[in-house]
Amino acid sequence: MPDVASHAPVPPQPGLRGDYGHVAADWTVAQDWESCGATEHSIWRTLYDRQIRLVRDYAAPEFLKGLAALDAADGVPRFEAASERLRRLTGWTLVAVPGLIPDAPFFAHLAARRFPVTVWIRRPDELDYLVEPDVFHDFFGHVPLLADPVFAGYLQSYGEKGAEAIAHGGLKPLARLYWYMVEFGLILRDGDLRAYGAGMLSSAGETVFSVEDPGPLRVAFERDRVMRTDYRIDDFQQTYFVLDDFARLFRATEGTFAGLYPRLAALATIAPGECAEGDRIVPPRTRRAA
Ligand code: HBI
Ligand code: FE
Repeated sequence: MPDVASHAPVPPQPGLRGDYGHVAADWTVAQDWESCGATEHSIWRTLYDRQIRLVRDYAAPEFLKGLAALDAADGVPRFEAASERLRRLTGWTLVAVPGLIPDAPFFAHLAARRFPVTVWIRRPDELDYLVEPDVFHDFFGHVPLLADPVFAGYLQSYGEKGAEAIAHGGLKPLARLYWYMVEFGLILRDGDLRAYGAGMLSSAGETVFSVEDPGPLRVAFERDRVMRTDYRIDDFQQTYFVLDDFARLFRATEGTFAGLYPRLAALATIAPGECAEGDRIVPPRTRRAA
């Protein structure tokens, strides 16, 4: 997703879709759930019903468990109700935002176990693709894993890295870690390839493509390899990284990254879809015998 200007609060974002005219100092707004009408709830149910049929067979069990706990099938969810459930499970709560917000406040929210969720939902003609994250991408894609204690710990730890990255010119490599491991991550579960990233699980096409298509490169997770790999925001990914468990991701964000950024800057960036020395390739899921 496009990196919005970071650091000092910037005026409402021209070109971004949401209403930034009423944001608080931390870039949050009121959800105003009552303003969601029949049209919005119907778009939500259309998206939810399409994805729920897919995620059963393609998503990580931890995602499915979190989604079930949220009970969000009927329409655009009330963020406060979801926060109550999450708070009891992992201490996370949701905050409503008009859309993408600058990196610094975004990281600060994650570091405080607050997940920013966009308040608006896409139009009917955008069911298959939209540029900026909407409430379905943010809530259906990201929120279920906030109920998993290990992933919830990783995401807070990731947020805590934000200020250090801004101070050490590491925004780009840190953003890649988010992109590949929060938006488009794959995980092996009993040898079966499963999707857990929000970007794929909120997209019908990419949920299947990321697990089964022979085209993209699938590489076993290795932190520095991820942080050197560029990404595209306007099409399916050409490289995916595969975890064997979420604890591995949590361990990868322990300790300071201050010394890591100059080391990464001295290495060549790896293009999407490009193989690199030391890659351990993971095969796509082959259609299991019926
Ligand atoms: N803002 N609301 C919102 N949601 C995001 O996922 C988001 C953001 N701002 C910046 C951002 N993501 C990325 O640049 C992260 O890598 C920081
Ligand atoms: Fe996202």
